Amino acid sequence: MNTNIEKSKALFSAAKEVIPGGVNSPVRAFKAVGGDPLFIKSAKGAYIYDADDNRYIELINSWGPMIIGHANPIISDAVKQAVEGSLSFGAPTEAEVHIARKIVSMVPSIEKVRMVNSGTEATMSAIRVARGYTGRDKIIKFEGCYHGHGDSFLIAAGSGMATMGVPNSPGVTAGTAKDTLTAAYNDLEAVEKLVAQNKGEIAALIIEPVPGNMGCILPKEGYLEGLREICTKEGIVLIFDEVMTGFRLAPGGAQELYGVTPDMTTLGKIIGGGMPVGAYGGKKEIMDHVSPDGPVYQAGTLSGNPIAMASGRAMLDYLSTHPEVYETIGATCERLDLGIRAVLDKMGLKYYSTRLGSMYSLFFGEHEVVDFETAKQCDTALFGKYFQAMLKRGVYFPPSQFESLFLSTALTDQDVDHIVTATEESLKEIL
Ligand code: HOZ
Repeated sequence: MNTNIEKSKALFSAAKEVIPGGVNSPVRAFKAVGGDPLFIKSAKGAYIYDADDNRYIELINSWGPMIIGHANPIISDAVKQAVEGSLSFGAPTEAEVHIARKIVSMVPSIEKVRMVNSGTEATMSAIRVARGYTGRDKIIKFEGCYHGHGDSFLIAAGSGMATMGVPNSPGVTAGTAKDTLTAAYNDLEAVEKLVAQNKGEIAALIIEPVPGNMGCILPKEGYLEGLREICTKEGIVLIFDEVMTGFRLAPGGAQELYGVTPDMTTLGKIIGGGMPVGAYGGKKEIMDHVSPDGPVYQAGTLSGNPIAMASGRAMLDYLSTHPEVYETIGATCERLDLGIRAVLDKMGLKYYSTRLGSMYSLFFGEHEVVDFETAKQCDTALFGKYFQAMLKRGVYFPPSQFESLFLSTALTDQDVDHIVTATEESLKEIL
């Protein structure tokens, strides 16, 4: 049992003195599940180790990037080699051409791509380009979808925003907020209504095709196709935010899996192999509006950073030549889902689980979870207790009901069996 977390506790106290909430990203503070956050010392393969040397099976994987496990030499060796050649140039490199070509070959919607430093930067830039391209101001986003912390997106947002009790962030001006229209996920009619009410004014519709920031939620049949049709008809730029799903659900992301091609795509997480990288891309016609080819300005000293490119390049080279990764990791996720479901069924507990490829969520409650409203109706208090009981048993779930699990190829069947056994023990303890 991992019960001694004294060093983590001490570090958290010290951190709170000098860092807001003691963390550099809100979800990490464990506010949604209670207790003190773990301070992490290292990770290898499927395991992460805290400051007190407790070992946990990793189900977060840095919120997605570590799809082939922590400290995988495929990535680490590429990074070590790149470090020898200096950490930053602020000038173009061969690696950027390689990674751009790779992205264009893997992601169906991308003909040209610009590298940035995070998913947030990618989404902020993408809507600027969509606005510049269409000459329109408004955007549509979906309740519970999270596109990073850019002002325009902090309206009815998921992820950490979903647990803070404030639907919209103070600091976002009324002027910015009025240009963001929101609809419920999986509700095509709501989008049709918004479009009709704002005819000719909507620049872009941005969506996580498979949301992972209100837990993992699956699109209803025909939903993504329906959005595609509306956008084509109304001249709205359809942006798939594939920061989480890109290179995870398939080499070409959710758009490849569902066969729906957006006009633009935003990427992050796996694209950097664990380094801070984001990217946005799309049709040439749209991307040619980006400076210096076009008038829409976007720049960055560290964009295309050589270490980040080396890491991302190694990751994408690996994934594009090892398609079996997706089958293996999907089978592991299925084993996990079926194992947990068998335990819950045996105990007569009401739940709803969602799974696609290596993304997974477990919701405690009676009903189907198809959008933010239904996700919020789940028993988040029970989830918090389950999270804590699992942590003691060496299993590290995301510390919020409103975050998806992300599995890695390093997770073994034995690890999965441990998670299933721990689930049974945990629920017996807390119910
Ligand atoms: N926004 C991330 C999850 N959706 C959390 C990032 C972090 O805390 O590292």
